Amino acid sequence: RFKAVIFDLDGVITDTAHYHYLAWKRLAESVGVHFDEAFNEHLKGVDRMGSLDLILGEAARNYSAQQKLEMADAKNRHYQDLISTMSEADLLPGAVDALAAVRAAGLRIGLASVSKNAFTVLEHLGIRGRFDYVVDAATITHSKPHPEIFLTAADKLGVDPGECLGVEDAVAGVASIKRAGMYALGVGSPEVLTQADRVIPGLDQFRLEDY
Ligand code: B16
Ligand code: MG
Repeated sequence: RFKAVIFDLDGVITDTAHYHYLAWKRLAESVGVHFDEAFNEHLKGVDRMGSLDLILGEAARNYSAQQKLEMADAKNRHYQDLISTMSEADLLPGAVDALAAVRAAGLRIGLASVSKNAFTVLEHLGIRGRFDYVVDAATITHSKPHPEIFLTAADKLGVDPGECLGVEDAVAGVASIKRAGMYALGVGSPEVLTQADRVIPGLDQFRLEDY
């Protein structure tokens, strides 16, 4: 019943969330703001400047727009250092098999990541060619949970949102899929991803015929 599957990248296909965490932690410490793994959960699927505002919280008003851009740039340079050694070994279990299963079923495949580093990560993982369309995050105005990124992917793939299955690990990402009018497959825990239509622990449990 689906004509396309649209995947999130970070946390679904590979675990870059940890690299984002390390890079944000160093930035937060440099400005004396507390930051831990639990807070990092709230940043999943949130774009770079949005993440910085969440981390700074009340302290945000102490910085000019220019200073905040410099902080985001510093975080991004550190993040790019961390991902520079990524390889096919960083693919999460079941990711390639899931992509192959969707392809074998004759469905279109999209990628909806708000990360401006998504193309780089796909190249390192060696899976760029497996996607029919990869949304360029630089063209997206609204971060998840806004539906824009998933609606853009469906439009470019030439399918109706109602014919799409979206795959996400983040609360904001599942909300984005639902607001786009798609079926949401959550990757993670059902207690966290309460809005998802179905939740699996990882792509190694992906069974297209079950949804
Ligand atoms: P960048 P996704 C998101 O990617 C991450 O989950 C989020 O933590 C990050 O801040 C965001 O990308 C922006 O990344 O700084 O590389 O542009 O989950 O939508 O694949
Ligand atoms: Mg994600």
